[in-house]
Amino acid sequence: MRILHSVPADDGFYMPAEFSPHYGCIMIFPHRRDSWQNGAYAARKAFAEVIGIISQTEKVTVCARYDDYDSARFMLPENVRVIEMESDDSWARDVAPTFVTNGKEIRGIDWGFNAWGGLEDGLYFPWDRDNKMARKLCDLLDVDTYDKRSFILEGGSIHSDGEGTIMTTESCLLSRGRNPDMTREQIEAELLRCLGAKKVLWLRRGIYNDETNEHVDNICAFTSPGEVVLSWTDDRSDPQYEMSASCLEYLESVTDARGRRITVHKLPLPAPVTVTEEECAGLDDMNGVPTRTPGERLAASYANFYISNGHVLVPQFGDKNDEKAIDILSGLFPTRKVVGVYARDILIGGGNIHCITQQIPAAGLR
Ligand code: KQY
Repeated sequence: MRILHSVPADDGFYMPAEFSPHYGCIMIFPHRRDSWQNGAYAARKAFAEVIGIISQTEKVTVCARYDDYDSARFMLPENVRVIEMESDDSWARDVAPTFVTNGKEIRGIDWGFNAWGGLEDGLYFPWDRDNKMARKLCDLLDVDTYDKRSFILEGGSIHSDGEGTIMTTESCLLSRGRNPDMTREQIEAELLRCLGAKKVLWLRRGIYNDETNEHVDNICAFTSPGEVVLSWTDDRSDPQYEMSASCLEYLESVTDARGRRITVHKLPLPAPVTVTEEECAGLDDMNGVPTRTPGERLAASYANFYISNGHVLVPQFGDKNDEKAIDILSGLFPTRKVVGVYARDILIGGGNIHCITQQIPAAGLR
C-alpha cells in the first residue's frame, strides 16, 4: 500500500456513484455506551440485520474492537469478514476511506476526521482511533491511499452521481469546526480535485437537529444521474419545512455537471421522532453529561438509505410513512429489492443506515 500525495483527479480517479457495482461494504460493530443504549445490545441486533441483508450480495467487512470481537463473530453471518480494529464509535461512512476509481483499480482517500467539529462543536473526544481507520482499511484491502488528513471531511457530507456532480450542504462543509481557514471556493476546489468531479451542488441545509451539522446523506440522495430524492414535510409549522424548501428551490434552479436539470422526488419524512426517558436511562453519560435528553428530537429520515448490489436498505420508524418511502424508492430502483429495516436503535446513536456503511466500488478487487 502506497501513501500518495498526488491529486486523484490528476491521476484519472473519480468517486463512483453508490448505485454503481460494489465489491463490498465496510461497517463497524457498535460499542460506545454513551451512543448506544444498554451496552449497545439493541444497536448490535439492528446492525446485524443490516449486515445480514447487505452480505447477501456483496462482501461485508466488519471492524470490531478486541473486546467485542467474539460477540461480533457470534452475531454475524459466516460469510462476513470480521477483523479486529480499534474505533471510537461506529460510523463507517465518516471514518472509512472514500474510494475513488479509474475503472481498473480503486484507491482510498484518507480524510482528516475530528468527530464532526473537533473542539468547536465535535461530538466526542478523543477521536484518534476513528481518524486512523481509513489508512488501516486501505492497508487491509491492499489499495493505495491518498493522504488528505489535512482536510477535514466525513463521507456522509458528500454524495456523487458518478458523472461529475458532487452534492453537499453549506451548513456542514462551511461549519467552523472543520476547515475554518478555507474559503467556500477553496473547499469546492478541493472536493473537485479529490473526487475527480466537475461541479458541486451546495444545498443550504440538512435535517433539523442533525448533530453532524446536517450531512447531505440525511436529506438528499442521487437515485440515478440527474435524479434525487429530497426529504420533505408539508407541515409549515415544522422547522424542517423551510430547510427542505430551501433545498428544493435550489435544486430546481441548477443544472448538474452534464448540464441536466435535476428531477426531484419528494420523500416524506416520518412524524418527529423523540427520545424517551427509558432510552436516555440506558445511555451512559459522557464526562458526567447526558448525551441525550428525554423529548429530544432525533434526525429521522428515510433518505439515509444504503444502496447495495442487490438491495436498497431503508430505515423504518414504525411511522405511517414507512411504507410510502419504500414504495417511492421501489419505483426509483427497479432492479433492486427495496427493504425496510427497523432503525430506531441506530437513530438513537445520531445517524442511520447510510451512516453506518461505506461502499467499496467493484473495480480492481476480488
Ligand atoms: O450521521 C452520521 N454520519 C454520524 C452521526 C454521528 C453521531 C454521533 N453521536
